[in-house]
Amino acid sequence: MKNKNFYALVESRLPRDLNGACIETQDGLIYSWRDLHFASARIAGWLASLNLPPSADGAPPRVAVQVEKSPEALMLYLATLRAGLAYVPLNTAYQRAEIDYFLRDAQPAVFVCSPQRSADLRPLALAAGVAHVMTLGEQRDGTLLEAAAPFADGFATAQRRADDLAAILYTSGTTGRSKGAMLSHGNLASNALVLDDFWGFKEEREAGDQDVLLHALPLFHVHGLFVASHAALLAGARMLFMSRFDPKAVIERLPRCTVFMGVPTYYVRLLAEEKFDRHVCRNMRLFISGSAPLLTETFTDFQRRSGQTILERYGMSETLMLTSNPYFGIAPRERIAGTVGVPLPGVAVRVVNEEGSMCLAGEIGGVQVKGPNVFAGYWQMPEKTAEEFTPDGFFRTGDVGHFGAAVLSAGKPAHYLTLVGRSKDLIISGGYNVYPKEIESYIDRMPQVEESAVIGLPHGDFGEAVAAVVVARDPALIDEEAIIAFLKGQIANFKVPKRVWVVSELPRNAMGKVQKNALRERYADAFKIA
Ligand code: MCA
Repeated sequence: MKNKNFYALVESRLPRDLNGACIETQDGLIYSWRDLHFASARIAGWLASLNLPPSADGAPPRVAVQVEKSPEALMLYLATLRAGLAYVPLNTAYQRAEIDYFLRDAQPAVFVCSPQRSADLRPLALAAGVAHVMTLGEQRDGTLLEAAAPFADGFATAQRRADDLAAILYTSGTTGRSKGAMLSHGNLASNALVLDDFWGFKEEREAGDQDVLLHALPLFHVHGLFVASHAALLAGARMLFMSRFDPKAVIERLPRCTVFMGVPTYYVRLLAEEKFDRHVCRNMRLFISGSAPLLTETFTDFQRRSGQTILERYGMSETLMLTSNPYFGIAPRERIAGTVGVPLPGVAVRVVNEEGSMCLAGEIGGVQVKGPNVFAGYWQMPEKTAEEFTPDGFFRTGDVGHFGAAVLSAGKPAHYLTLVGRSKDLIISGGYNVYPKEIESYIDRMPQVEESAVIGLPHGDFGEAVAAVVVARDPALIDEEAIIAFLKGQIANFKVPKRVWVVSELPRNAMGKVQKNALRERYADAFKIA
C-alpha cells in the first residue's frame, strides 16, 4: 500500500458488507461500517475545506478534542487522520488551566469540546489563538456535525508517509510540565498490525468467526483509542460502546462478547460483583489488562471465578504496546502473573544497568526500547527528546525491570519481562499517570503552604492513590478539606489527593532531599486494601 495514512489501512480492511454492525451503543443504536466510513468522510471534508496551512516547520495542523465518548468522537478521530491532520485527544477530566496549557502548547487550528463546556472553553481557545472552535455532544449534537453535514460521503484519504505526524498524546512530565508524544501513521499501523496477529484477531477472522469487543475504556488515551479501537477496526469486529466503565453493565453485555480490554481497576471492580462468573464469560476468548500493574491476587481470583486467564501487556503513550503475555500456545500456563510477557514481534526491548551494559537474566535495570512503534519525540521539546534516547536510538522508558530465565512460550524459549518499579517519580491511579511534581506545584501556590510532598499509596480499587503531605506556614490556617477544595476545579479530579496530612516538617536525608520512601511507609495503610 503506497499511502501510509493509517486510515488507508482501515479502509483496506473494511468488511465487504458495509451494512454490517460496526458500533453498538449502550442505548441500542447500531452504526454500520458504512455509517463510520461516510460520516468520517463528511467530517474530513469539512476539515479539508478549512484549508489549514501546515506549521512553519511542516507539522500538519492539529485538531484538539475534549469530548465525551461517542461513536462520533471516534469518527472525528478517523476524519482527522483522513484529512491528513494530527489528532490531539484530551482527557475529559482536564480543567480550564490544563486545557489552556495544552491549547497553547499544541497550537491547534481546530478545538472541539462538548456543548456543555463551550461557554467556558470557547473564549479560552480563542485567546490561545485557535481559529475554529466547535462542539460535539454525546447525542449526535453540536456544531461539528452540523458543519460537516453538507459534505460528501466520499473523501480521498490524504496521502501520508509512515513518519508523518498522526497524533500528539500528552503525558505528564517529571518536571510538572506535560509533554506531547508525537506518534506517526507508521507507529499506529505497525502496532495495530502486530497486535492483530499476536492477540488472535487475524486467526478468528480467517476462521470466519466474528469478534465482538466490549469497549468500556475512554477514547482519549492509547489504551481505548489506539489499542482497543484499532484492534476492532482492523479485525472488522463489532464494538459494544459503553460511555464509561460500569461493572454491572459490563456483566450484562459480556455474554455477547469475545474480547475485553481494561485497566486493573476494572478487573477488581468486576470481581466485586456477585454475578460475575464463568457463565457470564462463556463466549469470551480474551481479557487484556494494561496501563497499570495487575496484582497477582487479582489475576488468580479472576482465573478462579471466570475460568479465564487475563493477558497482561505493557505499553506507554510514547511507544504504544511493547510486550505482551502470549495469546497462543498452552495459553493459561504461559501467561505468567506479575509479568508483562515477551517483546512483541519487531520490538526490541532491553534491560540495561547503570553503566549502560545489558543486564543478565534476573538482573534489575532500566527498560529501553526501539522499534517501528516508538514515537519520534516530544512536541517542540528537542532537548527533552534527546535526553530520553540513547546514542544507539533506544528510548529510555523510565521503568525498571528484569527479564526472567528462559521459559517455553508458544513452543519456543522466551524471556518474560517483569516490571519492578520506576526510575521516574510516577503514580499510576486507576490507569491514569500522575506526576507528583505537578500536584506539588499547585499545592505550593497556596499562600498558607510552606512546602508539600505528593506520594502514591497502595489503594484497593485504584491500585495506587494520590496523597499529599503538607507543611503549613500556620497549621491553624489550613487543613485537608481546604487543600482538596483548592485543588478541585484547578486540576483533573483523578489527580486530586484522596488524603492530605498537614505536618510540621517533612523527613529529609543528609543532603536535604525529602525522603518520600519514609512518607510512603508512614502512610502505607491509609487506604485499606479491600
Ligand atoms: C476517577 N477518579 C479517580 C480516577 N478516576 N481517582 C483516581 N484515579 C482514577 N483513575 C475520581 C473521580 O473523579 C471521583 O472523584 C472519584 O474518583 C470516584 O469516581 P468513580 O466513579 O469511582 O470513578 P469512575 O468514573 O468509575 O472512574 C474510575 C475508572 C476510570 C473507571 C477506573 O478512572 C477509568 O476508566 N480509568 C481508565 C484509564 C485509562 O484508560 N487508562 C489508559 C491510559 P470525586 O468523587 O472527587 O469527584 S493509556 C496507558 O496508560 C497506556 C499507554 C497503556 O499501556 O495502556
